[in-house]
Amino acid sequence: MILDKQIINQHNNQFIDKHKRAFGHLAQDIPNVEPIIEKLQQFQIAIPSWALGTGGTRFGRFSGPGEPGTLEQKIEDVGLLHALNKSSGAISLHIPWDIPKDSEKIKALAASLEIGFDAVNSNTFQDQVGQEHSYKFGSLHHVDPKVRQQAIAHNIEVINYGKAVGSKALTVWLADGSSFPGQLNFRDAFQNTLASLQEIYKHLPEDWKLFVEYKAFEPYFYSMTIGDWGQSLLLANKLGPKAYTLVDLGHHLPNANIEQIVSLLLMEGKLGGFHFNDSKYADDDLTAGSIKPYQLFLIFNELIDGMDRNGIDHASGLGWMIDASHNLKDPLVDLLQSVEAIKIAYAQALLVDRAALKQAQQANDVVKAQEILQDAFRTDVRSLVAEARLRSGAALNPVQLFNETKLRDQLIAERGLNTVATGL
Ligand code: PSV
Ligand code: MN
Repeated sequence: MILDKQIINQHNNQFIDKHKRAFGHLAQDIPNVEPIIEKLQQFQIAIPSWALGTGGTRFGRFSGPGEPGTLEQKIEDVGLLHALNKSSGAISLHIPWDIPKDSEKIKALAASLEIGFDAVNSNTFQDQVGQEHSYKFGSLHHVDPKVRQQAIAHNIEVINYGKAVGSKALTVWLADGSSFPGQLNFRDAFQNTLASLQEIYKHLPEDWKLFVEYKAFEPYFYSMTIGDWGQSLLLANKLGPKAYTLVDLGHHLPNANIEQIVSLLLMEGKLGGFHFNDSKYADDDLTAGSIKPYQLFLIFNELIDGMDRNGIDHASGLGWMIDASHNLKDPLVDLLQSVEAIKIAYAQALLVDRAALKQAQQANDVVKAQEILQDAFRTDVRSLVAEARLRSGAALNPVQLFNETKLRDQLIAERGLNTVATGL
């Protein structure tokens, strides 16, 4: 289904006076408000194809009604999100969950909804029906070259699907690791992974990037072969200029200083992409900004500092994506909330007085430095983000509009109660 522009306009008319008052008030205190609004309008966060259905936990999955049952319906769902917020203009496909069988048709549908294709993701963490060799003991790091070869071939196939739709990056996340001391030879596992990635890298088109995602734990709990940013960076450096590290916010040990990791990866020119989510304990895959909004702000503070120093365009220089799982809320509403939280953190980080912060740091003025950061963080920028949305033709309050128009009921009427989306 497509959201009628009229509905958005009617919704905006209801709230325009209140919005103008709030925005006018805030804008008075922001010296360079126009370029900030432009940046906010340009900043897009890709939606993963596997997050449009209800996710599950290790103990069960409670599917929601009206889930997208096909890739076409998933693209339509992203189209709805993008119509509501004009900030979700791309989809990231996971293969083989979402194979673009008729790539021309899929591309045309996406283009009609102003949706592009973000990184394609390979999947060697599950065995597929009819697959010759099992990934039970890993994929690219496997002791058996036949298994490694199968996983390499899968990644090359994923690149080809990506080429067909116009993606420009491959994200590799490996569930390769061990759960018991002695199970693996760490060095052999790492060397096998490197050699396998080198094979995949050879098939990467010139204008593509390879994102090497790391994760400290899960599904294995003693070691992960690409377990942290050091291991990922080591691989990216050995692979070459098209290889980068990808940071998923849920993939660190508790209390890791992710903003510092981001800062150093940018310094090395090796930060490629981001998976946004939030967590309390582990890879909880909760709504971005729902648990630790200050951390999200601090990460954006480093991102902006690093991107500006390296002359990287905020909107297009890195791959921005949500990677969350929706077990309790409607996935579409949850995604709207995540995008909003990300944009709020980005907007707040754009407000940081960088010259004053630098001065405070040079003078070891700890109090001043904290005041500067917290001043920006405590600014209520919701009307600023809403103004950017309004100027792009989106809804002033996307979640409210989703609920008001009973969008999920309309999707249920179209798709039925029992559709189940592919994904985890
Ligand atoms: C693994 O936990 C991960 O973050 C990777 O990005 C996967 O591709 C994704 O989640 C979906 O399972
Ligand atoms: Mn991820």
